[in-house]
Amino acid sequence: MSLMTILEFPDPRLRKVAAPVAVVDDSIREILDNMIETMYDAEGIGLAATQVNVHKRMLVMDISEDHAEPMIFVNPEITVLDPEPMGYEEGCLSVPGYYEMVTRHRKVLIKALDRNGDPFEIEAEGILAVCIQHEIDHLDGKLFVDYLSALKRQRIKSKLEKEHRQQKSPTPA
Ligand code: GNR
Ligand code: NI
Repeated sequence: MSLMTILEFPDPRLRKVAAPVAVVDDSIREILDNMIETMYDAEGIGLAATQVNVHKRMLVMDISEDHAEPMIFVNPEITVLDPEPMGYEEGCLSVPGYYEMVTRHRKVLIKALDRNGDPFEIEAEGILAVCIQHEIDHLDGKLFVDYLSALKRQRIKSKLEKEHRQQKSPTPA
């Protein structure tokens, strides 16, 4: 297994819309395993393929305390079961260091394929519902900062761009 590099806002590759996975084969399973390892290494509760520059509709999640319950969703589709707005302080591995309140649907039904390509469904509420909506947004080229005011988004963009410039330039003597 190997770690993958996580793209950071405002990288334009985070804006690509991912294509459906045609067949869940060994090469797809290998990417999913590397995504799980990368998610754990980065201490995230979810990771969408878009974030590691793979533009296929798949994502991984683990909302357990101890990295005990990795979940895989290939070609996920969401139906809203309860559109009641639910606010949650969201963060994103592609927007490191920033947390802001975002409103999502309270309860959703997720239909997806598992690591064997078999279909399954789950009802999601709470953090699971928040996370799956956040991850599916990534597959559609959307980020949580898109729900913030233009001013807040611009501030975050400028600060991350500055950090990226500093990471690129050699350390001053
Ligand atoms: O690790 C993550 N935490 C989180 C917290 C609140 C709402 C959504 C998330 S997902 C995020 C990992 C990530 O960036 N997934 O795309
Ligand atoms: Ni994210």
